[in-house]
Amino acid sequence: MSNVVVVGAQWGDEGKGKLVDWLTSEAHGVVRFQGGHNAGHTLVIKGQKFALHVMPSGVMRDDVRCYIGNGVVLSPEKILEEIKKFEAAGIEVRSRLYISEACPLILPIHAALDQAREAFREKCGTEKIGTTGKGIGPTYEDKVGRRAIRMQDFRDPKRLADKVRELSEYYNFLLKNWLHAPEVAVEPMIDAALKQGEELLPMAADVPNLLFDACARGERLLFEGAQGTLLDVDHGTYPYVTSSNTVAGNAAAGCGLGPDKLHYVLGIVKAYCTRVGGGPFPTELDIFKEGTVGHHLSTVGAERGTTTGRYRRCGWLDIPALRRSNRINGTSGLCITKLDVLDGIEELQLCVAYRLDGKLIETLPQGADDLARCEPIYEAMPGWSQSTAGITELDKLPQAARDYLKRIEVLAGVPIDMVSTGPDREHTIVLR
Ligand code: 2SA
Ligand code: MG
Repeated sequence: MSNVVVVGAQWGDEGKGKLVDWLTSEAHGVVRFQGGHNAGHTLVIKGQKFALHVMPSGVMRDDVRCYIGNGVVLSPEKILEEIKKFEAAGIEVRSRLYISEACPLILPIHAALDQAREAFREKCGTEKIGTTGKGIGPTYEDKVGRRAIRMQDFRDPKRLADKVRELSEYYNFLLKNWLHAPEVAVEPMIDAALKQGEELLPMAADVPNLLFDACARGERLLFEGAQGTLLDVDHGTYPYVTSSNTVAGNAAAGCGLGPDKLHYVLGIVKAYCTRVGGGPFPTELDIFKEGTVGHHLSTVGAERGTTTGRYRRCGWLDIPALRRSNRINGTSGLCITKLDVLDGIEELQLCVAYRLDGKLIETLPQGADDLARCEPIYEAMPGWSQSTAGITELDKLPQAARDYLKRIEVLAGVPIDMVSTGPDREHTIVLR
């Protein structure tokens, strides 16, 4: 296989990080193309846990190059923190990390705005988006508003300082007078950014050219999506979405490589559904009531946000959502993850369609409003009592688990190419 795009087919946290890490054994480079340190991947390698936020998951293999594309919004503070965390664990990163000069920078004032806006929404009686509060949305606004501070601005410290002052004047006015939130001290923010810039500049790179040349040499690339398709700013459950395009098509635009270089799209699908933050979720279950399936998914699946520690909402697998996701991503094959979390559930429910205004619909509607009115239609399937944890061959799975997978494949219309039965690299079944 040549270049592979890995995307989350649901609302994020499908287990992309593990799969990217696993697939990286066959790749020369891993590319992040959207999102920022709102992402959270937990990798378990030989029993040791690593949480990654903005660093490409390929970092764990020391012969792999890591690229951060222009589509990523970059917090200088957080990327340096991550680099140092790996260095402390004996993993050298700086010589193989390439950060696009076109990356918009996330500064503390963006996080302050993000949090103040959420508080303001709540105060005004509007439901919160449930953002991670990391400044992702405000930084993308700056990018589209053509006023972003970018990685390349580190080359001219005076200009960078002027730009930050100008931007902060505007944002502090907003924070103080409109959002009634504390202002952010500007000069310390500039001083910190300049120091961070000095450290980061050696890693600044012309990522589009590097990737073009890598492809010309026949190197294989992995594109690592963050969040999930249903959080895409255009195609997700708007406005309860993140601020970037999370779909596979953005793998090209988000790093500056032509779409002809994307050869295979792997959609990662959790065997059930989770979502953090606000917004409609038709198959949602109660996760706090003991003895229920919702509580089982939440606890057995350890469904807490990697970045914020929030409880993830949990529910049954949603096929209309998956169908939408497969269509938008042009998914070549699926990987079903966390199958083992379903072990011991007596009867499974699969949402196969929705009812909306008396009509049956088979794909997730656009935006949040219609979805909030959708009633899920379920098909029951027998569960299994045996443990599937760590199984590496399809034949070793209980028949009911194989039937569940087969049914997903038929309903989703895309082949299942892989199944993940646990967090470790080795806990993987490869079907094709
Ligand atoms: P933001 O911060 O502007 O991107 O938030 C907007 C929405 O996007 C959701 N979002 C996420 N959903 C799932 N996982 C994410 N990463 C972390 C994780 C989240 C965490 O791996 O668990 O730790 O809480 C992620 N990042 C953003 C967010 O919940 C909003 O619904
Ligand atoms: Mg995550």
